[in-house]
Amino acid sequence: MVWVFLIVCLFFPCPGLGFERISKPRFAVGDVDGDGETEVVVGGRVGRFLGVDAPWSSRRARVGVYRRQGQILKAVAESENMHVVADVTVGDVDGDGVGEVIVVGAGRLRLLAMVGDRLVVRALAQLDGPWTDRVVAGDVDGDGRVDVGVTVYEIGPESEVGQTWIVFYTWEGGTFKRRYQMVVPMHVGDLCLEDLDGRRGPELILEIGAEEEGGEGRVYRWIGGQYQAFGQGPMSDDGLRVFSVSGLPGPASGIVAGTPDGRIRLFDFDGQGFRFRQEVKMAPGLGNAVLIPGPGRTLGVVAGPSFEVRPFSF
Ligand SMILES: [Ca+2]
Ligand SMILES: [Ca+2]
Ligand SMILES: [Ca+2]
Repeated sequence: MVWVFLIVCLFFPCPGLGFERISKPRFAVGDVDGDGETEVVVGGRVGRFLGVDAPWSSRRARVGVYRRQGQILKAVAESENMHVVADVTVGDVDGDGVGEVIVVGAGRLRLLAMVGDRLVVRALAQLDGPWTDRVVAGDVDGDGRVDVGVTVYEIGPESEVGQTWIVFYTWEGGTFKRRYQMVVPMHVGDLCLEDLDGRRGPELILEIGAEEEGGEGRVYRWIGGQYQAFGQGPMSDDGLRVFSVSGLPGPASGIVAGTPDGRIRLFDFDGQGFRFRQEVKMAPGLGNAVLIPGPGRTLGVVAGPSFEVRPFSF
């Protein structure tokens, strides 16, 4: 597969006055201010690293909104301190045509919206457990309303193996209403919603594993009011975990998988398993990435911790 790096640009975002640097970032893209342009949303820790024993109330985390200016990112808005931000996504949850920012961490689901240079919390929901690692947004059941899915990981008292609940909510009457839930008898590293077959509605794609071993992708289709698994295959070499799974932005269809060794891979889905399309190599630790749409068949990869922007064509 021939592909070309158009520009390689290492960029260390200068957060600007009042904006704090975000560490261990998770990324999302979407139009969160309604101007028709895509913003990059970044969530993660701010301030110094605290050990695993530090209480959540002593931790600090924020979400920032960044705008592309050529090949650099400029911080334009940030949230208040939210203690723990495990993941972020963007979706037009209330259906007004402008995307909201959805955040999970420490057993909480938050809905944020932009007001000037502030990201303001509009709603907060308590989830069923403290291990809420991932969030995804999309219209899973095709009723025209965006649904929000969260993962809640748990290990039973008599069990050594954990399981993950994926719980979907719909925004209704100013709150999140629980709509559907499913259990996966594994740890889910990340998940995304992407239309892989051109039929109505997106498929749900999970990365599953246990501790260090995994890298297995599983595809679910919404049939008869529930998700049914219909395809599975490896997304990485040697069973390496994939903690970053997303769909290709825009009308193109495909899966983007990032591993901690800095390999970001694009796959097609052939109806049964994943077909490798191409790879973008980043540095180790930069596998946690998001693709941002560019002109034509150009995409930018933004990856942490330095928010490198690396345009490429596919
Ligand atoms: Ca925008
Ligand atoms: Ca909205
Ligand atoms: Ca829906």
